[in-house]
Amino acid sequence: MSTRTQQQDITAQRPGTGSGPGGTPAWWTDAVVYQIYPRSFADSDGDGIGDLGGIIAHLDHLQELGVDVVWLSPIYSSPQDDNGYDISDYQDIDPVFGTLEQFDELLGAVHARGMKLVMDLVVNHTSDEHPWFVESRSSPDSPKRDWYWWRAPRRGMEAGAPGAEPTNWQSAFSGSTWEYDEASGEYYLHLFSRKQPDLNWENPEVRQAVHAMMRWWLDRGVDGFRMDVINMISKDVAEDGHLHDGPPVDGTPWGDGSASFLCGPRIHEFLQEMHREVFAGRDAELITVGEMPGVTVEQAQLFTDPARAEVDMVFQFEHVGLDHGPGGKFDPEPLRLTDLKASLGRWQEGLEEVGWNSLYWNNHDQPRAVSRFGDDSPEHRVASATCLATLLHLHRGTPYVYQGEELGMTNAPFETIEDFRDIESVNHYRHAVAAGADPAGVLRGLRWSSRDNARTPVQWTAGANAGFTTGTPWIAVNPNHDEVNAETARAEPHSVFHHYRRLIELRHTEPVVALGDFTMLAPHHEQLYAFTRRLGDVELLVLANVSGEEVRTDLPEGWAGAELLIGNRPDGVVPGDEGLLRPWEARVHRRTRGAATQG
Ligand code: TEU
Repeated sequence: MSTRTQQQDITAQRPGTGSGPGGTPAWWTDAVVYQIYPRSFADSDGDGIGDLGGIIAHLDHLQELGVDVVWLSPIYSSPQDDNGYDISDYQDIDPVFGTLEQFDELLGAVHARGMKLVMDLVVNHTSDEHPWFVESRSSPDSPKRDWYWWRAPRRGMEAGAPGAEPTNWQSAFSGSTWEYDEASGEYYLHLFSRKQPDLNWENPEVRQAVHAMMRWWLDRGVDGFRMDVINMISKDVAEDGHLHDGPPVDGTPWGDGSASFLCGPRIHEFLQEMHREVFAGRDAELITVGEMPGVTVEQAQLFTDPARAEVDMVFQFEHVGLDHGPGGKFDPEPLRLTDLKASLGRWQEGLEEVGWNSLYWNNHDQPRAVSRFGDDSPEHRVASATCLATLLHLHRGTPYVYQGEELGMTNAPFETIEDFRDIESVNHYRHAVAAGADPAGVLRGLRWSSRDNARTPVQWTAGANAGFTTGTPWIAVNPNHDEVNAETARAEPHSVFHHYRRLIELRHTEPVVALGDFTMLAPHHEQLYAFTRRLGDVELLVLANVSGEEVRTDLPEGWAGAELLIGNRPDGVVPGDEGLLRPWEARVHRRTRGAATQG
């Protein structure tokens, strides 16, 4: 860990770069996180579903890649309505994934390799099969009734009648956010599926129960939490309990209620309280990241300002919404590079002095970046995947690698609706077709944006089922595993895998990658993504051609002949033509400036 020491030496030069003791940068400023979606990672028992045994068996892969932290998507007891984001017991492991004993074994093995383990924390909602909700639902007089959002029908309407839902809010998974409960004549709120009722964070007992559960995991040895839709826990509720309608959403009977639950009035209070109750005294060793759809840079400054003690960083959604058309995520539009640069550049700037960015192209909810922002054809797949990787990992912030991204895994060739598994995709298809949409058109949108693109099994080998399982995989393996797989990638020095490995190593060894300031160049260029990073005397120039056509550019002054630190072309720079960037070429140059020229 000599890199950490190196980093501490330069901290005095840059205040405001982290929350470590005495103003030193926090450890996660030069860390890289790897996300595992356990269901799709590796299956050890042949039931076709990934599990803890599969993760334990593949830790060498992560260690070779060099990541510092492993984040596990939910492995808790769950009816699996939303693949584990519907939890029925926060303090046990779902049998499909393994046991608590196996979890302890995994945690020990991760720690033994010098990595940390982060759990997914899903506390905006539980499963409807969680004992808390079962109790809450049992009667309007239940002591846990108020742990969830129970409401009477809309005033003047008959319970259960069409349009009688308490508000017009539209669920993320289609339809109303309210489910009618015939037994009591009331409705309960679910921002996601009807099997994911929202917890009522206004109730202090709910908050205390969540805090206790979180402490239990920390005491067991986990190193932090990725907090699912954590900016939705505070709802804008009037004193009399009223929740407000949102503006109508075109083409549906439902409205957009997001203004009533994104970053609601008590969100900072709830996160500060959680920090006091759960993290205080031990937060220096931990990492917390809040997933926050719709969060703005200004809000993120508040959430991640170390002085406010809320979360270390947030997942923002701006850059992954830039290719959404008027009809939303299933109505894609081509991405304009200038929009991407404007957005990411603004986040770099906004969190430069206070707070910290997380950096990601992929996760289990997003289509594969190489298919979406790159070019997954055989000709350009490796170059575009490594180009995107270079860009992301050279920004300032903590990079997140989603399983398979390091292999350049692509979107899947889904054909019919039967090929999809995700509740969001399946519900969307059903609702859209029922409302009269052309099924072929709906399928086109799903093929592009479905979360299932990220959830096909990790491609370990060219063999049967890509080495993921000896059984029948729960979702089809991508047929391109004959070419795109870990075994082949590890053997090929210029593979996507080895490029990620080198980028991760660079963050550990070059303090400027972690902590340098960021200056965007050529903001109006539609193919060239270029920026500089600087820390003290050391300066990096990052140049990337985000297109399949050649780009010729003039290097900024003083950069001719500068050292090539890393590039994604096996043959380096075109001799005598440094300004030429071939399709998807990405390079990082480095120079050291004399003290006299420092600005
Ligand atoms: O996702 C929250 C979220 O807002 C979206 O990214 C969501 O996945 C959906 O695509 C909206 O179109 C989180 C989890 O990451 C996701 O897997 C869960 O389904 C969701 O919360 C509910 O827990």
